Amino acid sequence: MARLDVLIVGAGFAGLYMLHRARRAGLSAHVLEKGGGVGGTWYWNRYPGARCDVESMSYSFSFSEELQQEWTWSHRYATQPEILAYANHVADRFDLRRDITFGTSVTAASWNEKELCWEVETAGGGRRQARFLVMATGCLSVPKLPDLPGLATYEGRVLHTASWPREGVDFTGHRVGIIGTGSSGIQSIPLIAKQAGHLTVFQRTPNFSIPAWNAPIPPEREREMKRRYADLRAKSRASYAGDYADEGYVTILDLGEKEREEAFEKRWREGGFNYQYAFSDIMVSEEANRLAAEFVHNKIREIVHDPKTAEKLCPKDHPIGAKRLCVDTDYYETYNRPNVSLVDLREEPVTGFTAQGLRTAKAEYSFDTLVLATGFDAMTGALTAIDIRGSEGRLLRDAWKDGPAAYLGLAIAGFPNLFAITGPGSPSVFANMVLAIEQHVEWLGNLLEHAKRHGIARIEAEETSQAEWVRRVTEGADRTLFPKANSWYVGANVPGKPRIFMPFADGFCVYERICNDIAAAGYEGFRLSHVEEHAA
Ligand code: NA7
Repeated sequence: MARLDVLIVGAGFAGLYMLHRARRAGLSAHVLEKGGGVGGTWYWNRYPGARCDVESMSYSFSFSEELQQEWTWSHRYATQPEILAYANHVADRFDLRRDITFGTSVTAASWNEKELCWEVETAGGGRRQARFLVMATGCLSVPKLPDLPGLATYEGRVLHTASWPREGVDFTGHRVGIIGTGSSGIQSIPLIAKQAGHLTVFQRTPNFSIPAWNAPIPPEREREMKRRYADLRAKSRASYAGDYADEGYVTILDLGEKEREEAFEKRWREGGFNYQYAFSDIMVSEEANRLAAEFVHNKIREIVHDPKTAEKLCPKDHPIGAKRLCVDTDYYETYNRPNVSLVDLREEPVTGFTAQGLRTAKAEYSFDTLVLATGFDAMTGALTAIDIRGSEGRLLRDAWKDGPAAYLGLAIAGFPNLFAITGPGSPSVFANMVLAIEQHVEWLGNLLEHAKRHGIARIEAEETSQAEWVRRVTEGADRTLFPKANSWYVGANVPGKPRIFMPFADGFCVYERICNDIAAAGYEGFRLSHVEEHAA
């Protein structure tokens, strides 16, 4: 079996760029991808209304000036088909497909200490060997089914937003039920409601959603942004969230009531995440956060005609922003449609399913199709689903039974030569994901080049550096209001998952500086060994 330098799992944005970067370093590299095409989460999440919640001009690769100049985004926030078309364009433009095997799931990977390589098994019984194994498996790639009693009793069609049929679904005239009001639910509900005969939304926890005000990008704006692209990208890299929007420049508690209302109104009118990031204090001060939340509650009450429905839609159990903000088109307006009803599962929990629908503590509901918008086993799910065995055969699942631990969110003690792109403990979902991916791939590409140049065969995170890093990530998050919500950031949406704050919350720019300092200090915190050293 020919041994590769680098085996990459996943052909989403991370896998594509990792392959390109590894080739540039003169390393042999190959990608194994479960899906039938590139795009990762954008390959699978084809539900109606699926869009990125980061602006397209920002949520795109910056590593190639030609690429960013030649590609044209149609809208402020791109749709899933457009993002998928972009991923395909990247694959073709950089001739990546010849080193990708599609339709291949990795089931196991074991570290061979004698040979200093990873041995990887795939679902069809295939085997590969590589010196380095890069998990580009994504933060939101393992769909989570709800833990509801008796779902199998239901005889209608069941769909999950994150594994949507490729051919699409026609809901015309159908009675549809949807469980889940996170981003996927909030994006799909308005579009399903337009088609369906009736849509019943089963909501356990309301979420905060800010309008996208999505619209085509005017050609003159596109030209202007492309002219300034280098500056915009530099600004993104120097920011908290990895984006070029102005952030942290208003302190809510410094403002009087009138100015405060105007400040909230301005960000509501601008739309999107900047409702959170424009303010320096709403994620650290409970009072500032309460005011920001109250403004949104009042917007919901203005938009939704039925006061009882409006009240049910107002999130009151968590600080605004502590669960990822949703960015919507006509979400709250949809509840004014006569064919849409909202069921509050806190008032009437699901007690079971029937052949035609579901039963709650108060009533029975029937529908032809049930849509599960119930999210993901985020950030760790794709890694722990594979039998990854490190030194002495230790399973990653076991090593992480009390919560994920990874140095820089990138490398794991006891798992030499294994790297996780945007793994737990890195900014990942707290930053513009494409930039977070670029930063990790570039940093790792440099490390692999360094290893090649210096004959280093084994790279392992030191246990003490890893423990220190995990502590730092936790302490950073604890200085904010983020851990105060039962979010997928802390694994709260998966029963039994250890509660640990997974993203690095001190900011993308801080993280990148730390990574660069570590590299400049000779990869501090990593044990780098030459073959001879290892043999000795
Ligand atoms: P999310 O944000 O995890 O949302 C999942 C939703 O499903 C949320 O409203 C959950 O309610 C609900 N849910 C999950 N399990 C159940 C059960 N058993 N009963 C009722 N309701 C349930 O996933 P999304 O796919 O929407 O978005 C994930 C990210 O993708 C998003 O943040 C963007 O970054 C893109 P809960 O809040 O747990 O009460």
